[in-house]
Amino acid sequence: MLKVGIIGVGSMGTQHFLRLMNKINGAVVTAVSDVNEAHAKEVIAPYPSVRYIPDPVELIHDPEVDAIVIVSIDSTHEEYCLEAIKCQKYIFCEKPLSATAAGAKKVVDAEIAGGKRLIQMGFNRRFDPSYEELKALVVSGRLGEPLVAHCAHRNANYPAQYDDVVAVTGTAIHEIDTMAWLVGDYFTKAQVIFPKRSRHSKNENLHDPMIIILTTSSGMVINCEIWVNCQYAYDIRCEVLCEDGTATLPRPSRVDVCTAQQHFTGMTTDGLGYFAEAYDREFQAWADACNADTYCAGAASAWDGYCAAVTTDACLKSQKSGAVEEIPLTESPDFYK
Ligand code: ISE
Repeated sequence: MLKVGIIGVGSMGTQHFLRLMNKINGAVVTAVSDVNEAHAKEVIAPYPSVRYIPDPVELIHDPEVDAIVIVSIDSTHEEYCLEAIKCQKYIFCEKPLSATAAGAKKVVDAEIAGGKRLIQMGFNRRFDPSYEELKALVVSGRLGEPLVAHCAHRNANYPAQYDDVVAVTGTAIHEIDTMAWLVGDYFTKAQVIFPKRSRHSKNENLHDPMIIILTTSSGMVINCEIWVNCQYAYDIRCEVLCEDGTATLPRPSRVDVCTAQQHFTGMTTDGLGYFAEAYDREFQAWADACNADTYCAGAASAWDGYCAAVTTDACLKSQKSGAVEEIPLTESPDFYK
């Protein structure tokens, strides 16, 4: 039984905690750390076997913790990954691996120096059945070569402190990892365009919506619309244009309603619920891999986290310059092949 320590039990961390306690086979949470002690204690209260450990570094070193789940604020991921690598413990790290490519590189270098692949990144779309189906179709070549993709990542409402940086490193990063995985190619260039700003954009440091244009090494162009206060629902879209046809990500099926001369389908605002199956599958795959003392080959590695960080760095640079920025990626080390 894999004994897991979780750092961070905010809304996503709490869901990961409950998932590991109730749904995932072969794993149990033994300890939790969070800056908000009262809240953490409330979360674990129904589970008397789970300890609250105030200091995350102490949790990482705890002998009753075999593997670490990092869901704390983004700026702490790098430090906790480095600490867990020192202990050679398996790590599930929510994105981003680090706020910068330089920070992500430190983690990759430490993992390589330790000689064992320990990190699985929380890029959950890789475990979503709809994305899997879309990828299988695109890579089958049935529709010819992929040329263009249109993606939209829309959240109903984000807190007022959300800004242009987090819109890239916390939200667009999903499309960055997912599209590289889906088309099996990486990006060479990025440009960010700021359209007219929505009146719902709560912060003058947030251009909402925002358009990110990525070009892959083969010349495919991927448009990503990031709109974190779209108001109406949580809505994720992806359409891939290939030489002989198009393929579009299916939306989750919901009841089809006819009433008062209208025909509609409901939507949700809950992003965590929308991808619940993907989260379940990624955690089961992680627990199975840790219990087999290996890594999950289908999941995103620390190298994928680094590639995403190099891309987000270029997007942040383009936000300032308005120009097309180069993405200086090097060949993946053999360690990650
Ligand atoms: C958020 O940052 C996430 O981490 C979720 O996985 C994603 O579904 C959500 O849309 C993001 O904004």
